[in-house]
Amino acid sequence: THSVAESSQFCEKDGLKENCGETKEDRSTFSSSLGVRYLLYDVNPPEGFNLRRDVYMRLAIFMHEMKNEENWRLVLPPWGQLYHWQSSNVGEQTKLPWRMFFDVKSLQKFAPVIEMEEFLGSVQKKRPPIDEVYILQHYKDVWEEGKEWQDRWNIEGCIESIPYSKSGKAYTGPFWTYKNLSAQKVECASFQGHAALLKGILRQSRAKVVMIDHAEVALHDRYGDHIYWECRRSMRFARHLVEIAQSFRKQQLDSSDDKDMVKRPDNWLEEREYTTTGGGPYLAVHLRRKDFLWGRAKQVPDLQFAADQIEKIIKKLQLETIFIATDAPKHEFAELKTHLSKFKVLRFEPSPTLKYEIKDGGVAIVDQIICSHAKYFIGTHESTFSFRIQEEREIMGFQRNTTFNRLCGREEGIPCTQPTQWPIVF
Ligand code: GFB
Repeated sequence: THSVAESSQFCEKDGLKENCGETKEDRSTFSSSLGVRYLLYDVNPPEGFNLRRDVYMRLAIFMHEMKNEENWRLVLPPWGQLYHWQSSNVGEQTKLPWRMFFDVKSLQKFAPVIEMEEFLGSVQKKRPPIDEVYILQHYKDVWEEGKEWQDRWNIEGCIESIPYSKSGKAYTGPFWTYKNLSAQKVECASFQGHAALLKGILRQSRAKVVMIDHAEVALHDRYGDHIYWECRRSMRFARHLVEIAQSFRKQQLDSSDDKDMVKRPDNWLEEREYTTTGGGPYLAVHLRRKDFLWGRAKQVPDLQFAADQIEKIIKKLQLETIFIATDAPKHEFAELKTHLSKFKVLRFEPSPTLKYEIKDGGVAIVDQIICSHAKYFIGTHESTFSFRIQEEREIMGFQRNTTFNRLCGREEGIPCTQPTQWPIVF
């Protein structure tokens, strides 16, 4: 394939490769001549919903930092075909827009993002809509011992086989199952560093529409600082899901923001640093099962051992109700209940019609919202699903000892190392 690296000259400047001799003025003239540019991205197919949310943040923060320099829009990759979304009776789970799960207007208050449909409606129809695809890959030598860490990227040969192939003049590929999407050029870029390093790739390109595949290879620019948390706070859930969770909390758990002493202004920009000793009168547990049973075998408890730990904590808290968020199949949940028969044990089970409407992703979010409002939360070791709940609780200002907890595996025993605390920063 034709290589951008061969066709343009580079200068190394501050570790970034930029076009030689180009001044800031040249750059800005060029930028305005192109008008709006679009950045699309995709993530390693097996990754789950909540890891993908983290990858979004890396790119959104990058775009947030770029927004005063260049006119880019980050195109939100539609949701679909996730390995964990296995329900058969919810219709097709492909090309799902972000508004099904998130409040896109809230996201836009942090970074210039648009839905894929909006992008598709605004690009020229007669040419492949994507100009250039860069597939990020780790350097071959990245795992070599003694190799010093250094931010770097290079466009070079693809190390592994890629899911794009040339058909006529354009490349076809997965493209979120859109049949009409194709690209003019596809290249691999070995990449080691933070998302800001993507600037180098975008700056050597003259294209209007660029896609970054395997965006998870890029690391966070600003993990844990106030910008990170602004981005995180802008990821408000879609209103209809918040309302479903509210009505479950009210009807089943005697919980509402007022009663629980939780503040959440409609606009995340109006949030302040809160502290609360409240929370709904229930213990919430995220019990990750399925692939974690073999992926994290030592740290994931069997059902009896999970129940033993839950019982101990709920007795200490003097509560009676347990809310379980889980990917466990029905029979596992039923078994867990038999081990906790002295308590009221609940799970969010939408009607078939509601589930069809909100799909697996919506059910997952409702579970997360309910967990995040509890008086006390226990999660699962290294699950990003649990991490996202912990972050919600940080935003609402819960006491950290009610948030950063996890179940121990039988092999590890009790106590086991508890999750790292990532405190919110304003
Ligand atoms: O969200 P996620 O990335 O978390 O992937 P992990 C797990 C998916 O399983 C969720 C479902 O997005 C849901 O679809 N799921 C898990 C749940 N727990 C619950 C729950 O309590 N309620 C509901 N409704 N659904 C990582 C994956 O999973 O595990 C990685 O992202 C990889 O790709 C790794 O597979 C081993 O961080 O738990």
